Amino acid sequence: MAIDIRTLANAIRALSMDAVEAANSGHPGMPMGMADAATVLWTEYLRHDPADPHWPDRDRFVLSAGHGSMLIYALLHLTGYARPTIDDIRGFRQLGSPCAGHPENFLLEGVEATTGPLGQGLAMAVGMAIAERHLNAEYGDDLVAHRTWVVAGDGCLMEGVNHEAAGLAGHLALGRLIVLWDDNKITIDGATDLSTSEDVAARYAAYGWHVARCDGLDAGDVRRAIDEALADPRPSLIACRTIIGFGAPNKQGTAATHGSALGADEVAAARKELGWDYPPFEIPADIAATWLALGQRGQGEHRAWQARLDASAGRNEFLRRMAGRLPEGSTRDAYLDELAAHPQNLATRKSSELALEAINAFLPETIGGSADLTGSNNTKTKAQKPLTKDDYSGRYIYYGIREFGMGAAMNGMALHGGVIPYGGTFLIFSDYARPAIRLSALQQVRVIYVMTHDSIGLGEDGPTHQPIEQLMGLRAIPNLAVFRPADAVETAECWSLALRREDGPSLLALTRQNLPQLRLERAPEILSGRGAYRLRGADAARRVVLLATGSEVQVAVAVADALEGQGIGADIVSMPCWSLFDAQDAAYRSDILPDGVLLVSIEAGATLGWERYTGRFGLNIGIDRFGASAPGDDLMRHFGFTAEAIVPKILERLE
Ligand SMILES: Cc1ncc(C[n+]2csc(CCOP(=O)(O)OP(=O)(O)O)c2C)c(N)n1
Ligand SMILES: [Mg+2]
Repeated sequence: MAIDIRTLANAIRALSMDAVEAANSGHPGMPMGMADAATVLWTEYLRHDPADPHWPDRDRFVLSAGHGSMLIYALLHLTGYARPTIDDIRGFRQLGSPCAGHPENFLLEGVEATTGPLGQGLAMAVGMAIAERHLNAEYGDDLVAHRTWVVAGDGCLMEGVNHEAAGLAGHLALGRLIVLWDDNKITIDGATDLSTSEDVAARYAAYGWHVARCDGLDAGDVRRAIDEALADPRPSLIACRTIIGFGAPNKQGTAATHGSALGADEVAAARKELGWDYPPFEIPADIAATWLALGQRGQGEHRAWQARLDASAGRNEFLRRMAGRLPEGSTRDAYLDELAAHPQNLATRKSSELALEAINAFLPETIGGSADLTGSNNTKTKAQKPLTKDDYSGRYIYYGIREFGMGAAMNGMALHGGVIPYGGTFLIFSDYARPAIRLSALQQVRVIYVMTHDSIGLGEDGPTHQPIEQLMGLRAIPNLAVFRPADAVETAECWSLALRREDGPSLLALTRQNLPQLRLERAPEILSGRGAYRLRGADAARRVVLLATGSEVQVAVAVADALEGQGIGADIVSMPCWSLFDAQDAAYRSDILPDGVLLVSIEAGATLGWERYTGRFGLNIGIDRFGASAPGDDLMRHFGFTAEAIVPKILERLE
C-alpha cells in the first residue's frame, strides 16, 4: 500500500521530537511545521543522489532557518545519505555527532552551508544561484542546470541581510532560486505582530521576485505553488502558511514549540494526534523503504548527466574547477621576476590590481567584484566583463552597496564550487561584512576579501573611514588569514598564498597611499608564506627587533636606519600574516623574535594583541583612539609614525 505524504512527513516530525527530547535541547517547532512542504520538495522536486552528495549538477538545498536542523538531518537520513545514521540522530547536539545544534557544512555531506545565523543561508543561496548561472554560461545546460532551494523562517526575512541578498537576486534575475518561507507567524518572543507589520510579499515583489502563497500543511497546495514558481522566470518566494510545532496538540501554534523539548507528555500526545504509534527513533520498515526509494529518484538523471560529462570535451577542466584544484603552473614567478627587474612604488591596492591582471588571465575560475568601490578597491581587471542578467558569463559582479550581502554571496559561490570569488570594500566596512567573514572561516571556504584604505593613511575621509580595531578584530577570527602586505612584492606573494589556501578565507588589507618597493631582490622562497620574516638584519650589534606590517614597514626601515646611525643594531621584520607566522616551528619563530632584545611593534591600528610577540616589556607603537580628518601623511606624522617620534621612545627603553 502506498504511503501518503502526511505519513512520510510524520517520520520527520517524530525524529525531530525524539531527537530534541533526547538532547533536552533543540528546536522541534520548525521541522514539525515544515515537514509536509519539505517532504514534497525532497521527494518530488529536489534533484539529488544520496549515493553521491558531491554530484556537481545536484540541486542545492539550504536550510536558512538553521535552528530547525532536525529537518535536514531527518531528510538526509530518510532519503538514504550514508550519514546521519539513526545513531547520529540519537546523538543530536552531543559531542561527536555530526548532527550539531545547527547544520555544519563540514560535518555532514548534503549540508551545503552552515546555517543558524538567520538570513545568511538565504544570502548564501543567492551566491550558489549566481555560481550555477555562471557555470551554466560556460559549460551549458548539459553539465550545469540545477536549482537552489531554500527554507527560510520569519527571522531570515527580518534580518537586514535578506534585503541585500534578495535585491541582488532580483537584479540578477536568478530564476532558479526558490525560497520556501515557513510563514508560521511565530518567533521566539511570540507572534510576529509583536515586532513586524511589513508586507513581505510586496517587498519581494518590489525586488523583482515572483511571490506565491500556499497552505504549507497541504501537500497538494505546496505542489501547486512550487509548479508556479518553476514556471516563472523570476526568483520565487513561496509563503507557506504553517503551524509551528504542528502535531503537538497543546503547544502547536505557539512559541513554546520553537526552541525547547516538548516534554514527555506532549510528545506522547503528539504521537496520538499524528497517529504515529512507534517507539522513539523507530521508523517502520514500509515507511523507511518508501523514503529510501524516493531518495533514489535522481539516480537516472545522475547517470545521464555522467554520460554527458564523459562525452564532453570540457570534462577534465570542469572536474578540475569543481574540485577546486588550481591548474598546473603559475604566473607568479614571472611576475615576481618582473618586479625585481623593475621595482614599483605603488599603493598596495594598485599592486593588488597588477597581481590580479596576471591571476585573472591565468585562472578562469576567479569572479571578482566590489561593493560599489571598484575604482577604489582596484578589484576589476581590464578583461573582466560584468556578470549581468543578460550575460552570466561575466567575471565581475557589481554588488552594489551590500557588503554583508557580498560576503554571504561569495560564501555561497565558494560552497557551490567551480569558482573562486573575491570582493572588495574599504577595510572599515569589514564590520558590515563581518558575520559573513566569520562564516567563511567557519565553513572553511576559499573566499578572498580585498579590503583597501587600511589605516589612517587613507587621510581626509576621517575617523569614520579609518580602521583602528578592525585588523586586530579580524585576526581574532579563527581560520581567517589576514594579510597586510608592505609592498608590491608582498602583495603578489599574499595573493598567491590566498589562492592556494583551499580550506579557508583570506583577507588582504591594502593601502590607499603609495608605498616604496622594499623587496628589491628576488628571494628564493615566498617569504610572506612564513607569516613574518627578516626583511633586513641588524648591522651593528643587535639590540632591537622592529616588527611592522603594511605601510608601517617603511617606517620601521627609517627607524632602523636612525638606530644603526647611532650604533644600535636593529632587525626589521615584516609580518604580513600573523597566523602563518604562528604556524612556523619554534626554531624559526625564536630566530625571528629572539630573546634579549627590545621588541617593538609598529602598526597604525589598535595595539591590543601585539604583546604576544613583543612581550610585556616590549614597545607597541599604534593607535588606540579614533583617527582624524587630514591628509594621510599629516596624520601619520601626527600619530607618531615617523622615525623622529619612534626612535626616542626606543632609546628611552634601551637605557
Ligand atoms: C542572526 C541571528 N539572530 C538571532 C538568532 C536567535 N534565533 C534563533 S531562531 C530565532 C527566531 C526565529 O524565528 P523564525 O525564523 O520565525 O523561526 P520559528 O520560530 O518559526 O522556528 C532567533 C531569534 C539567530 N539564530 N540568528
Ligand atoms: Mg516563525
